Amino acid sequence: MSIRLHRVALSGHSHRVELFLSLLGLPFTLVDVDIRAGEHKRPAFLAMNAFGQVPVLEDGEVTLADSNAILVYLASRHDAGRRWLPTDPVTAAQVQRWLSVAAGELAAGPAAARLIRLFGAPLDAERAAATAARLFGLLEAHLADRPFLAAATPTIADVALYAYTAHAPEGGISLAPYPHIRAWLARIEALPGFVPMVRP
Ligand SMILES: N[C@@H](CCC(=O)N[C@@H](CS)C(=O)NCC(=O)O)C(=O)O
Repeated sequence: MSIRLHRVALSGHSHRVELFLSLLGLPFTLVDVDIRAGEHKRPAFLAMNAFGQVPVLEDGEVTLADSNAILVYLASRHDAGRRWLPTDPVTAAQVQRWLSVAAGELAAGPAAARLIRLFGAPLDAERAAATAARLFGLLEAHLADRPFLAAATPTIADVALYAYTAHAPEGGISLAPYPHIRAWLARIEALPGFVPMVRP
């Protein structure tokens, strides 16, 4: 059974899945989706994800969309020790809390600011910057006295928040005021199997 990740190289949502596959040491094939040509809105792609978005994962008979859902699947299916998605109820809930932040404030703040700056997305730049500032202030305080977001060891929460935080400067959001966030990013980058997202 082979794993295929349909992705866009500059997409942080795609990168979080690529990063986790690599951290798990799983063999996989990257399939580049030509988003500029509208490939993600054509029937073949919509059959895999009716929302017409990357990433999509194929693992044998299983086809899944949504980056955070894919992280949950991979952690449940391919990490027998459940190190990346602990099963105890409180830690599992803490992980989910950060996955919600990844789909919420992270997407609306730093990721949106980057979409505006890099791709000219018609979004509200001031609002994205304000959302990013609030999020990074909260994240900085949260990481002041803990190494990772949801547990003493890294979990899929850290994987989910990594790319759009690390690449926030591409959207004009500086990480200079946030030393605890930068130290956390460096801890993730030091993990065996870490792969960076390309820079534009
Ligand atoms: N909730 C989705 C969001 C994915 C997403 O926003 N993908 C973007 C690229 S980063 C995309 O495919 N955009 C094209 C579109 O929405 O038409 C996830 O976590 O996978």
